[in-house]
Amino acid sequence: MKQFIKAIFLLVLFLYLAGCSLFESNTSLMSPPALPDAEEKILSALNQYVSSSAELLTPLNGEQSKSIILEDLDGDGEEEAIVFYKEGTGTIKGIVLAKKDKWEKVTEISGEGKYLYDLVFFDMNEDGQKEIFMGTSYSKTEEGSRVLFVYDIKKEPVLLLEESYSYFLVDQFGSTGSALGLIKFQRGTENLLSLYKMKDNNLSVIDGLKLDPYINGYVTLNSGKITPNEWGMMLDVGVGAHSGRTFIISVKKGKLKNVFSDEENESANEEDPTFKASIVGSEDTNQDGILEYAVLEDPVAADYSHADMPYITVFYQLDEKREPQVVSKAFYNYTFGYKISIPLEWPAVKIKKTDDWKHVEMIQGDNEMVLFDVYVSEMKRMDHWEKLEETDDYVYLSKTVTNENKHLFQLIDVVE
Ligand SMILES: [Ca+2]
Ligand SMILES: [Ca+2]
Ligand SMILES: [Ca+2]
Repeated sequence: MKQFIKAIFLLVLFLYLAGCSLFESNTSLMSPPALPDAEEKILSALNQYVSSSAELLTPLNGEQSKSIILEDLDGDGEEEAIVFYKEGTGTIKGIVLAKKDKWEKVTEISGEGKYLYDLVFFDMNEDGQKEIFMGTSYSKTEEGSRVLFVYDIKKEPVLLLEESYSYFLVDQFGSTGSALGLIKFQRGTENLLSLYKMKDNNLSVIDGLKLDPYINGYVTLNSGKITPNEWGMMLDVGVGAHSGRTFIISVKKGKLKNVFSDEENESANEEDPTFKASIVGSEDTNQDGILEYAVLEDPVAADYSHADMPYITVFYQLDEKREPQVVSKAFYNYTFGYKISIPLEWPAVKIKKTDDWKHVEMIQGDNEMVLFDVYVSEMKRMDHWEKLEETDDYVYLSKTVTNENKHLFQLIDVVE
């Protein structure tokens, strides 16, 4: 299961080069105009419990952009409504409403902090009902001020955990079962991954693993299978000016292990097989349920600077013996939001591109044959070119596309 933060290269560049905040405040005042029926009913029910001047909050991290969050927490097939808010100078509160004859309050929870940073629903104690994982913060960007509150709300809300954190993820880890991975990170000082499980009605630490504290920070956190028979995490981190690594952590019978390092506090180095010149997130690119980590390779005979290099992104999956195997390759054009998949049977490719990245040609290294090309145009002209795709901004054209290779081109989401 992919846990959260889908990292996107441009976003990362933005974070690392510009040093700016990733997230904009996502708050809204109550009583906005013209809402769909259900939302209006929930808001009017909410008015009985929450003052009309309260500020409704949405999680800063993640794709959730609505302040009324619908989720079936108790597994009865009906969605409950969960709303987080802040009144005046107060701290975060959350309220859960369920639809009976009308929307009514079921329970209330509270936290510290001014911002809702993370929000996850997950059945940690495996009783069929989801717990609320509420990550709160006093700052929009500082990892240091985040506190995770985990509530079981089955009857009266029970606080299962209150713990400072920088990042977390939850998943079912095979023989380990449902567990929480919580990272405390302070650059140069601390980088501790702790594994929590339910024990006697409490979320308790069952193992810990020290990771390299000299990284810049975490970019994507994924959990799932890391080999055909092992569960774990792939944690993509930034190192140096713009490089990246992936911590591959196995989670087995409640124990954490760093797959590519037995050494605690091992420092960032280019011998790490997961090292890449720019950060690229891990993902399951061939949809077989096993995660891959990415590395960047130079195309053949490439004479470009780092910033201008048309890297080939190569995704590796670990086999049963934890040996890396290439499962897919692609060229990503983040400027114009597309990728060209590179079939593994292709010979080593050269990539030619214009300075503005608008025209890209994949060339067979030994005989200069153009295998695939993409030209991005603002004009809707079509003469001599075949159209691959069209968006509001651009038309994507090619001279080499055929029915057989058309699937190699795909638009990708680039968050700006
Ligand atoms: Ca329900
Ligand atoms: Ca539960
Ligand atoms: Ca895979």
